Amino acid sequence: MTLDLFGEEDLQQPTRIDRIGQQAWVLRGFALPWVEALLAALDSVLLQAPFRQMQTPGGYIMSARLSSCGDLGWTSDGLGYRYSPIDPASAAPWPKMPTTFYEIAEAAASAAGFADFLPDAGLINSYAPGAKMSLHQDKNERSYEAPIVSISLGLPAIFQFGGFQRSDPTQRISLFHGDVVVWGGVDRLRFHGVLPIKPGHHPVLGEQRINITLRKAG
Ligand code: MD3
Ligand code: FE
Repeated sequence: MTLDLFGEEDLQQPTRIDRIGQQAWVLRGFALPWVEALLAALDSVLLQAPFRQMQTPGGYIMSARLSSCGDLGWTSDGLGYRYSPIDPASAAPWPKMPTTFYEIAEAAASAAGFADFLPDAGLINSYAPGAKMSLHQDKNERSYEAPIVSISLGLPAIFQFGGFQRSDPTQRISLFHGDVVVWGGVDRLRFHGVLPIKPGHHPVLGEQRINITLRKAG
């Protein structure tokens, strides 16, 4: 007879945790056990809300393409950007947040000490080689109390983790397929960005990096 000594939570592989700030952590490979389910869910979200290019407030075209799911999604136009319950491309609500997204968000936030994280916005960024995201702060969310959970998939990225002013020095942190970053509290408003993605081929995602950020925006 075999005893079932391990509950479901024990199936999670041990994760290497890198602390990058007082309340900011990289959970290495944390999303890997969910990756198949995650990619299937992502496909169905992107069928309803395909990636599109957006403008920065300065009027530039962002090199990363974006989509969203959940109650609130990210939209931009010449006038600025904001969260909206409607996808302007389809004039319909954003696709529902897949349960896998909730599961990873809750598990990762709790591993980093943020209990009961329930996101209402899932932003999805797609980077082709050469695409980047300039240093910025995430400050359009209604409350800064909740953490943000970010899932990296596909090609690796060099993530820039800065201070509270754009000119502050930045740490460079490599992010790989399956890595999850959780940040909140005192680190919530740090400047951050992504350096241009190096050309390469990822066995699962090809010539692409996808980043999903799960947030409490409303
Ligand atoms: C912020 N995305 O969508 S998330 C964004 O990889 C965004 O696509 C990037 O910035 C991406 O707004 C980065 C990862 C991240 C990690 C740690 C942080 C963002 C952070 C710590 C403080 C502030
Ligand atoms: Fe950001």
